[in-house]
Amino acid sequence: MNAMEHGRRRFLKRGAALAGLAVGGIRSTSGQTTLASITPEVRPRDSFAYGERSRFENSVRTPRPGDSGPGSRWTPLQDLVGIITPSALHFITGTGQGSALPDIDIRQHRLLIHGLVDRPLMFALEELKRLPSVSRIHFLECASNSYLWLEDRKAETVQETHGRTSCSEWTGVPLSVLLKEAGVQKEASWLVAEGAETGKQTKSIPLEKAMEDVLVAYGQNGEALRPAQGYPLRLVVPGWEGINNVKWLRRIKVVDQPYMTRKESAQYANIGLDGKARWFQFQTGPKSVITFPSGGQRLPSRGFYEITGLAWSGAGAIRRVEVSTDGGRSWKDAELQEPVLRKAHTRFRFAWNWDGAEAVLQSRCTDELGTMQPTLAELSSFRGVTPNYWLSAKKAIHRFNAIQPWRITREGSVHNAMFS
Ligand SMILES: Nc1nc2c(c(=O)[nH]1)N[C@H]1C(S)=C(S)[C@@H](COP(=O)(O)O)O[C@H]1N2
Ligand SMILES: [Mo]
Repeated sequence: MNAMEHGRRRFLKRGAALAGLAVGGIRSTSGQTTLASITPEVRPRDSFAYGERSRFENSVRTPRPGDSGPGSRWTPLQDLVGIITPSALHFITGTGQGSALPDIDIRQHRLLIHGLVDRPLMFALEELKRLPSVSRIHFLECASNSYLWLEDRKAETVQETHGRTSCSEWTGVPLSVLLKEAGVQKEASWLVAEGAETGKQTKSIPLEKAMEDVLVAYGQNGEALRPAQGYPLRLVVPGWEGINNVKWLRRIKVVDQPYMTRKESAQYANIGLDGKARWFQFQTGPKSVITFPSGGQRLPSRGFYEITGLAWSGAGAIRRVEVSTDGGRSWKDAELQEPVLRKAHTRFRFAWNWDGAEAVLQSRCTDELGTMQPTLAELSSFRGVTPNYWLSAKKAIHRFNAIQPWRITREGSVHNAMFS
């Protein structure tokens, strides 16, 4: 038993200590004293109090063309190194076009766990932070990551095509700990998580997944979550589509069936080859992309380059990444950079000598289940569409994980070669 498990077991044995947090009339009992220590008005006084990057660094999240709100911002994957996405560059979705981010006062915010449980629980943030916590590195990807078209043009950069995946170290309390404490009743099989924004986003999640590895997270990359990422609390549902990771989390209701909420039913069903909708396929397929060189970049001269990129899979760890520099005729193993973590971005590298001729670069990955990232043709036949179908859809495509080719011209400019 490792230290973490040991700590959790001790905590569970001392169940009586937490019983003070159980709420009969849905009332937080221990809140007053601990919350007095929170002073949100304190602001950094100078630029050394909370650090800023060099003025020569200018990598930014870009919005989807035509959307200036905070609800659609893409991670500049082409500029990142390693596997962690800086919190300030984590992609953002949600809240609807143009609307502001929720500005949640942690003195007021509570998380309620209720429904089919023996003891409904309510937590202030300080109370949650007293419980045994874990930190885990996981990617978070929107199911509709992969724009092929933007308004009236082809997506060109890797930020445009793949910028809605990011990877953070998340810290929080395993949801299983909270659910065990609340005492899940026999007939329970799902839960519905609710966010605190105006639209009150909700998402149904199977109880089995909740008990496996879901976190109620308050930390991101060593500090509090950013407001755009759900401050002060969010669900982290490792390896599952972004929509499950409910931000500004305020309520978890344990239920006996999925609630077909508007968003999950209208936008997140998959139409299969037989024409039937499949509602609850949640796991992200194996996916990889070369981030350098990638669309919009330019190679200044022939010679040595280190091709690099990211690979990830909702099923677990990435086992292998292969790179082709000849348009898919031959493939060679790329080097995987440690750490290679389950349900996390994995960085790969591949040494390459560019001879100055036109070249098409692409990567493909295989995960721990042996599933390989599909070609565009394979994905199309699996989904029962012709490759041209993707071209005609002028919006984000759900669950698109085809191999991404980049073409290098003789002048060294790099272009999206998905459909050419
Ligand atoms: N409360 C709330 N949570 C939400 C959403 C939302 O609109 N409201 N969007 C979901 C979707 S579709 C995605 S892809 C992820 C994105 O998380 P991020 O904005 O931290 O990148 O949040 C999910 N959680
Ligand atoms: Mo999403």
